[in-house]
Amino acid sequence: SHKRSAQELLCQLRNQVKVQTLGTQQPPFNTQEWAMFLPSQNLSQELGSLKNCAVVSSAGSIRNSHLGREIDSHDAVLRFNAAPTSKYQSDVGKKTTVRLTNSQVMASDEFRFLDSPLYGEGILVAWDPAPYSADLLEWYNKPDYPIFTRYKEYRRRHPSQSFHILHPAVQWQLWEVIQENTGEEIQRNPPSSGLLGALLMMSVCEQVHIYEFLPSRRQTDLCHYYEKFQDAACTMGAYHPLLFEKNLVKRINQGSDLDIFQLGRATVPGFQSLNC
Ligand code: NCC
Repeated sequence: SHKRSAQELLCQLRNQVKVQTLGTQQPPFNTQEWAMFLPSQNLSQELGSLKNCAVVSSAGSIRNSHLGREIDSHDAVLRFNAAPTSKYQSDVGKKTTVRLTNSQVMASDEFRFLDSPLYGEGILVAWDPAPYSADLLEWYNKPDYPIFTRYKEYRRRHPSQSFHILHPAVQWQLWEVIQENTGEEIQRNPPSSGLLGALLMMSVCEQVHIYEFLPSRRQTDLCHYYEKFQDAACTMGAYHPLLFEKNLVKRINQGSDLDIFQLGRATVPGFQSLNC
C-alpha cells in the first residue's frame, strides 16, 4: 500500500481530525446549567494564534536534559496530568499555558485534583476515554471516569480558571489516522494524552516542539521524571497505541534525527502553516 509522505500525513491530520472542545450548542450540554460551567469561547479562540509552542512529555528521560530554559522560551507550553514544574524547572521549565489531564487524574483521590495548586496554573483541558461511537449522550451517561461531576466541582471551587473539555470525537478521529497509517490492526484504545496534546497545539501554533515523546539518548525505564516508578510500558505503551503514535510523529518530524537523539526534540508544523 501507498505510504504517505510527511506532507500528506500532516494534511490528513489537519483534514480528518477536527480539534474541538465542548460548547453549549450540542445536547446534552445545551442547558442553562452547563452554560454556567462551560467556557463561552472554545479553546482555539481563547488561545488565539501562537507562534512557537512546546509540548512536554512526562517521560523519565527528560531528567537531566537542562531543557527548562529552552522550553520556557516558547509562546505557550503544554503539560500533562500531574506533571509538576517545581523542583524540576531546570529540566522541564516552569511555564504552563495549558495542562491536559485525563479523567482518571481528575477522579482518583491520589492526585488531589480539586485542591492541589499544581492544576491552578494555565488553562485546563480534560479528556475521557469515551466509547468508540463518540456519541455525546451515551458518553455523558457513562463516562470512563466521572469527568462531568469532577469538572463541575472544580469549576465551583476555581471559578476564574479557564477549563475546557475535549470533544471525544477528537480522540477517535485521531485513532483512525493512526490506524490508517499503521501496517497492522491496532486495538481500539484512545491515543495517549501525549499525542492529543501535540495535536491540540498543532491546531493553534505555527510550529510545535514536542519534547521527549520520541525518546532521546537519555531513554530510561523511569516512567515519569517526577516519580521513582519504573516501567518500560510507559514509553512503549500498553493501553494506548503509543508505539504507533510515536512512529507517526517520527514521520512528520521536520527536525533532525540529531535533535531527537540529543535533545529529545521533534519539530512539527502547525496546521495553519500547511498548504493542503
Ligand atoms: O503517563 P502520562 O500519560 O501522564 O504521561 C503523559 C504523556 O507523556 C508521554 N510519555 C509519558 C511517559 C513516558 N515514559 N513516555 C512518554 O512518551 C505519553 O504520550 C503520555 O501520554 C495519559 O496518556 O494520560 C497517561 O496517563 C497516565 C496516568 O493516568 C497519569 O499519569 C496519572 O498518573 C497513564 N498511566 C496509567 O494509567 C497507570 C498512562 O498510561 C498514560
